[in-house]
Amino acid sequence: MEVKQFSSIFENGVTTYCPGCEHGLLLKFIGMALDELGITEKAIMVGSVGCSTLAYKFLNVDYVQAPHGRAPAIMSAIKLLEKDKVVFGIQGDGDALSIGIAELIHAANRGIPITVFMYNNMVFGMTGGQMAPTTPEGMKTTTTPFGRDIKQMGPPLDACKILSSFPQISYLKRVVITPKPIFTKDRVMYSSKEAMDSYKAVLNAFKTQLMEGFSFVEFIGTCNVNWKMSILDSKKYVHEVGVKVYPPALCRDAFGVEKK
Ligand SMILES: Cc1ncc(C[n+]2csc(CCOP(=O)(O)OP(=O)(O)O)c2C)c(N)n1
Ligand code: SF4
Repeated sequence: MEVKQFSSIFENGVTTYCPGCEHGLLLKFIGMALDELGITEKAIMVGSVGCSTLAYKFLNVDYVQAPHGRAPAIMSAIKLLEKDKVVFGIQGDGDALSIGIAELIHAANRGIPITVFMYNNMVFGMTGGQMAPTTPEGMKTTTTPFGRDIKQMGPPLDACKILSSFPQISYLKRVVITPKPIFTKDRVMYSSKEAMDSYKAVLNAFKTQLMEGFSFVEFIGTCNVNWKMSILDSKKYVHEVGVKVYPPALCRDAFGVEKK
């Protein structure tokens, strides 16, 4: 079978993320969308911190490494100087909502035409699974061995709710990127809906930037290694617990790109 090659993806699409992690899927969708829209040549990716920074190894686009958490500030500067470039970053939830929340909020509030993709696996993944601002109540992490206690640690931060209050954002969406397990009599299969939803959201986020708008997409995904779960259990967790804390939603579509 012939495997389709994408000019924006190195290594024939093979990544070195942990097996079962959807970080690689997100990169593939970004590469496919860049190719589909014919914008690979003018794309500039900005890295920040966490497992998403490994994207520079797999996406064949120009790349700038920002200091920890500061990607939206660097993206803003690049876009203001190079208006015809397509500027995007991939951030983890710890990166975007803890380490770099100030930069995200100010870039979003200004409505600078950049695109932020946030992979929300509900922990600090690369550093070993510590509690993140997004960790659901009761979830056990290395820093909350008895489960996140809301009284002590506060409730999980909801990026889409926070960003909904900024009028200058043009596209704001939350999708689940984790394929849903479907149990049949003799095997487990996986739904393709989540992949299709995620790809569409990536495409629409870029289309919004091309129409001069700020776009943000949150992807609910797994980190089976640090959740200390099997790949299957991690995918079940997203669909049984994750979607209740973070329901998929289209929170803003100022240019109507979803309907086009
Ligand atoms: C001891 C230590 N503290 C802090 C850091 C900075 N740091 C690098 S990756 C990371 C976690 C990022 O988590 P997240 O943004 O959620 O991304 P993920 O890796 O889960 O995709 C942190 C805090 C570090 N490298 N080492
Ligand atoms: S540590 Fe977690 S987020 Fe990072 S690649 Fe592995 S499974 Fe994915």
